[in-house]
Amino acid sequence: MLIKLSRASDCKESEVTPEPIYLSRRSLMGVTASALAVSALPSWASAADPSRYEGVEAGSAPAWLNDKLGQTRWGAVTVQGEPITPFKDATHYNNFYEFGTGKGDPAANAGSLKTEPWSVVIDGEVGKPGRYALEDFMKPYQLEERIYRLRCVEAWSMVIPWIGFPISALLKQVEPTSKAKFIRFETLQDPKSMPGQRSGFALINWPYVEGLRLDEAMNPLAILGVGMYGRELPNQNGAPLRLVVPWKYGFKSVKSIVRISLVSEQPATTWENIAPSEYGFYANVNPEVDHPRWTQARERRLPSGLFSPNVRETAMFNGYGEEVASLYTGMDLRKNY
Ligand SMILES: Nc1nc2c(c(=O)[nH]1)N[C@H]1C(S)=C(S)[C@@H](COP(=O)(O)O)O[C@H]1N2
Ligand SMILES: [Mo]
Repeated sequence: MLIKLSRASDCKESEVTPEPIYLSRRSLMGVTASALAVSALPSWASAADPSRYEGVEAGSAPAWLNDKLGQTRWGAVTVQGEPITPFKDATHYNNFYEFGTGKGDPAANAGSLKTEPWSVVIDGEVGKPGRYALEDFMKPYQLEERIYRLRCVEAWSMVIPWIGFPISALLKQVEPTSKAKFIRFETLQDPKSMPGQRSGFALINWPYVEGLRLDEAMNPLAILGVGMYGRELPNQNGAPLRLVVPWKYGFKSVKSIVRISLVSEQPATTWENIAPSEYGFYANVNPEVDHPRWTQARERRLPSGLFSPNVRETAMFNGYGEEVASLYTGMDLRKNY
């Protein structure tokens, strides 16, 4: 996969041989707990920026996934001059309504999600439809670390080091037909493990669905995430497979994906269905188009507290305009919000 170099999301290949978190943990069996905590830092990361992976908890991924993560191309895309959000914030301040609507609910409740075994269905307008075990689904792709800003429509933001692969690589494999114009993603529906889906008050018509225009999905920045902070995805962040589209509001980045469909019509998506005047299909980060109930000109960068709210200006396309603005040439972004 060729990624175009550009200033806004500076590309930097790491020369350092990576030693991800799970490896250090594995080789430390029998060593004291405090030594373990220190060594949970991947050594390559501490060489580059010691603060980067501080406080990261080691995961418990299956061996095949750890092996795959170990082959990641580290630091493929980075954010310059903005610190990475602490692991604790990225994993304890979440939106994942399947596990509750409170920011702490996903961390508290997502332990019930069973991510192994996991399978993904590819269907619709493709030459090669099928149902794949996640391991086989991921096998063809080189994983890359992508450090991206994440901007929620609720006006908070983070900087997260994802691990994933470009959707364009997947599309090459499954061969969309000439009728394919959009790509639709569906989250797991399983009320037994997802308490939010059992709630009588849920405003979402499950399963959670999101979608992209095909050319948006082909953009090199659009990835399917399988890990973060040098390890597998924690359940609350959308394990074992989620979308990451950094120039769009966070709600586009659908979690725990079980089905990917190539379709000819623009799919009906979850938040657009709930409140079409507030949440559009495109949902591109745009400081000039306010949400009907609040401004989108600014954002709170986490960690953010009462006495240090850490407010910053929101950038057009979340700072990824150089890469994505051409997708929207000639479109009125006030109408297509
Ligand atoms: N299935 C599903 N995916 C989802 C959501 C959700 O409620 N359900 N919330 C979205 C929203 S609003 C945001 S901001 C991001 C948050 O991702 P994070 O918790 O990993 O930061 O996930 C998105 N993906
Ligand atoms: Mo969000």
